[in-house]
Amino acid sequence: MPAQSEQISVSNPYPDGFRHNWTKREILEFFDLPMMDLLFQAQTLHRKYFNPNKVQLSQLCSIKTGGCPEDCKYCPQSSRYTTDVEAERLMAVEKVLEGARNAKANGATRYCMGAAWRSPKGRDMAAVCDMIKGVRDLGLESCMTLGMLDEQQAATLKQAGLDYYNHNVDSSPEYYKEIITTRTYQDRLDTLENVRGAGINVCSGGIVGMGESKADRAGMLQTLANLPEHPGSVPINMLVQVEGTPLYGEGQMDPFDFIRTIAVARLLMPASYVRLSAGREAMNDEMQALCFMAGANSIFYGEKLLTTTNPMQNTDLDLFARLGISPESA
Ligand code: SAM
Ligand code: DTB
Ligand code: SF4
Repeated sequence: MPAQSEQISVSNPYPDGFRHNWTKREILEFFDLPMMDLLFQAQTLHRKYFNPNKVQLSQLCSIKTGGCPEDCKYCPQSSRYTTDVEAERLMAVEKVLEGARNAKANGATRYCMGAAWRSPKGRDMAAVCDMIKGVRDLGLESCMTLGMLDEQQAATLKQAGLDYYNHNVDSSPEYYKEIITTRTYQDRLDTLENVRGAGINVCSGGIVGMGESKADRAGMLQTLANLPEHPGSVPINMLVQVEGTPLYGEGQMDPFDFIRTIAVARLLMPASYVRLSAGREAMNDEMQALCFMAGANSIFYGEKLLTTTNPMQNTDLDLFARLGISPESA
């Protein structure tokens, strides 16, 4: 693989110096590299852009849980499936900010607020904007994930000071259709365009372990890397299997295939934060260490994701200490 610096030349048509024209074949060639070669290349490129011993910490808060009209087959918050998740109303702003203060005290630098909505309603926007302002006043980066956004909604969130908007492509364009029918892949890309257009940083990634093929993983990363700008953050989730969802009972993926996905994300999007996201409870310490080696440099920190559990903070701090990793400071 040519070093990125060699690609920054007059013949490179991309102003940011990064490629946005990856072919499926090139990406599959990365996936097919011997594991040690892939890890070496990914780690080498990682070191050009990041301190390899630092990891960024984001903390999640489910500001509106359950009762979602969408049919995402992985999701315990869809009202179509019978899970233990109960539908709740939008949280009060002060409660959300209490969580943000805790996140800051624990060392997180970004607070990610998620709502189980298809898209936000007009009546919710004022509260959501107050949450963004409150989080920023604490000196934390703010991130929201509220479903689809139109141009106007994106502009409103930007005006409130939103730093990042998370909206995942979830899978390849082909496999996506097997997972979600209530909105299209193009809908997702349109939302990402609206977010980008409003000047909000994009956080976009997906899920692996849903029964997809290697070509689908390549297709998902191809979509992300070939966006007009690489997302600033790329969450790679390993499916958390929740009883009652259609994907519960899906066969476990080979952990090395997950690590490869992280490494290829790093190779395609060298300067993006690649987040080792949901699914860490099902990973052992050695697997997580290999994910960091492959170029992951962000995690969700704190004992809860949105509705499912995440490793205890002490467990993460202990792993960091054993690996000589330290959390990135604000
Ligand atoms: N409702 C909004 C939406 O979907 O756009 C925002 C919240 S939604 C829970 C955010 C993302 O969480 C999904 O796009 C998906 O990638 C991830 N996610 C949800 N359930 C998951 C699971 N069981 N395992 C792994 N990732 C999951
Ligand atoms: C993302 O990519 N993963 C997070 C966040 N963005 C919103 C959500 C993971 C959810 C895991 C299942 C749950 O806890 O409900
Ligand atoms: Fe709703 Fe988001 Fe879950 Fe899909 S992923 S069912 S849109 S909360």
